[in-house]
Amino acid sequence: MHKTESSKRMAESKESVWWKEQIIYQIYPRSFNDANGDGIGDLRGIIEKLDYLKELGVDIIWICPIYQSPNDDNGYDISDYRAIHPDFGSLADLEHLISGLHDRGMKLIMDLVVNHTSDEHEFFKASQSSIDNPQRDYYIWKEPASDGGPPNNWMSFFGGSAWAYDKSSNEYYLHLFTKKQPDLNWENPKVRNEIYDIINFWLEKGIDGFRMDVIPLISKRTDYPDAHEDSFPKVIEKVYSNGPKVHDYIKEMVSKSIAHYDVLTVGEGPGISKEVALKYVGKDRGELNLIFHLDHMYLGQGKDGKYTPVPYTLTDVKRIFNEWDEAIGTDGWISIFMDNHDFPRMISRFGNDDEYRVECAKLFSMLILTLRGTTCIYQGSEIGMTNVAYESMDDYRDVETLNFYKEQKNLDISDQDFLMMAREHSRDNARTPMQWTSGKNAGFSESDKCWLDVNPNHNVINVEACKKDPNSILSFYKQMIKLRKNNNTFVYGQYEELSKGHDKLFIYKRWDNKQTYIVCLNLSQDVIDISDYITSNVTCMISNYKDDNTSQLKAWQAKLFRTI
Ligand code: TEU
Ligand code: CA
Repeated sequence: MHKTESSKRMAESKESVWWKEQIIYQIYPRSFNDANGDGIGDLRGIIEKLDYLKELGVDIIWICPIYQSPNDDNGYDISDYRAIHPDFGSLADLEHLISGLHDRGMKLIMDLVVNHTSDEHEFFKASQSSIDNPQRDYYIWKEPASDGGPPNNWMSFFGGSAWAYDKSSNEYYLHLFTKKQPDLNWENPKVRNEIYDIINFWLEKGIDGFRMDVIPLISKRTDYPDAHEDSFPKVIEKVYSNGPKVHDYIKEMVSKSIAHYDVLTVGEGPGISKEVALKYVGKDRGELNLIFHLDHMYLGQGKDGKYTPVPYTLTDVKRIFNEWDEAIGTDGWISIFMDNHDFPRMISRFGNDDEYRVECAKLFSMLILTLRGTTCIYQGSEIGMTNVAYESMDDYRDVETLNFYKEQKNLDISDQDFLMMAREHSRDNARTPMQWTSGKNAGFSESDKCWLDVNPNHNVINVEACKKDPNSILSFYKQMIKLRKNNNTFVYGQYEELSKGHDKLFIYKRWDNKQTYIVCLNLSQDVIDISDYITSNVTCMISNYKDDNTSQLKAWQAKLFRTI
């Protein structure tokens, strides 16, 4: 939708900013709903569920990549940015989805993956064809180091060197992800203009914005220094992200495309620290509206990332929420989320997905819907989906998991030991098919075989069961969403934690000149007294237990009070 700059500014100045007030729901299309019975989710499958999403109360649907791709990284390796992968359907299906959402007053944001392409993209095929090809420097090619090896010690996000050797030219090309995902050379203005054309192509289709994949990585340190940091998250921050021209590129991208539309730009921010975040999302920067920072998500990632884990606590999670709120405040904006398609299910990772699964799922809905920032709900969280305990490494499909498995095998880690790590860390935990019913393939597909096996616990955990239960997790999400949307204090109000230093409680208040709310979360199985924190008259708005006393919290209890 075309908007002049001044009308956009006026809207924001009236403090009614749609992308702050509305709620994002992330769909991983491969795993959401399969309409044509081939075992792979698709666009028509999403269209079938638009009323479900409307009834849930979410507003902005973010769909992960659906473009033409060899699927080395499930679509994050794009070979044609203007074509829809046939597994997902057609351009007409996408246009139908856009109109279906707009008819319901909802919006669609798509995934923009422009740090890298697939190695099967025509640009890379040309670039790789010869050193003299005009598109050679669309990508990053370097001569071998003096010992003939990779130009430096950079490691891929997915294990192994970040450089792939091309024998025909005796040069290496950079791939921060898989070797089938060569990094684009943003230094080249021809590359940048190709990308702006792609962005405008989709904006002209009427989409409402983009989630920008690994956007802080697009500007490389062109001296390609060795990395010496002691953890992979630190390597991402100090060596891969926030390069010298990243803001020039984002500003140019916005000015040549985004700025002419009233659309949402949310940057995925690996490596964006709270110290530099406002350079990306400061309200007068002319860059991005908000970011998904990953500081809490990278907790526990050691020297080589998540498969070399280090300990962390829930106090670390709280600290990160507090530090980011203080750093950003209202000078910029962030999203609040605790899982997505790249990380384990939040109630399995941060909570108890067994005895207290229902209480935990409700508690985390209250957390992500009452902190300051645009809430992003990942598909399946609204029914309390959990990690999956596959029986064998053969059941996994995620390239990150399988690459690290290869790497760990070289490090002599047994299949069984790695299987335990995959059950805890694999991205496939978040990618098991959406659980609609207790029936065949959880109602996701009529196929005899799904692209990724359904979690066996769909017999109990599914939308259909939730719909029959007024006390279900789904019902609680709907109540919480309605509560947030009816009280802008949760959007624009101030934030302060009241339980700093407590290793099990997360109690914080949200307030403005109209209301004060106190959110009380017990992130443990202990019964804990909270009377010291509730010092004024309050009324309980909602709780995940059938009690509203103000003196204690039971195991994984969440209570939302309003002062009176
Ligand atoms: O993820 C980037 C990113 O930060 C992830 O690599 C994440 O840190 C890692 O997967 C955690 O295990 C984006 C996409 O969300 C991811 O699905 C893609 O694989 C990746 O970029 C490459 O496009
Ligand atoms: Ca399908």
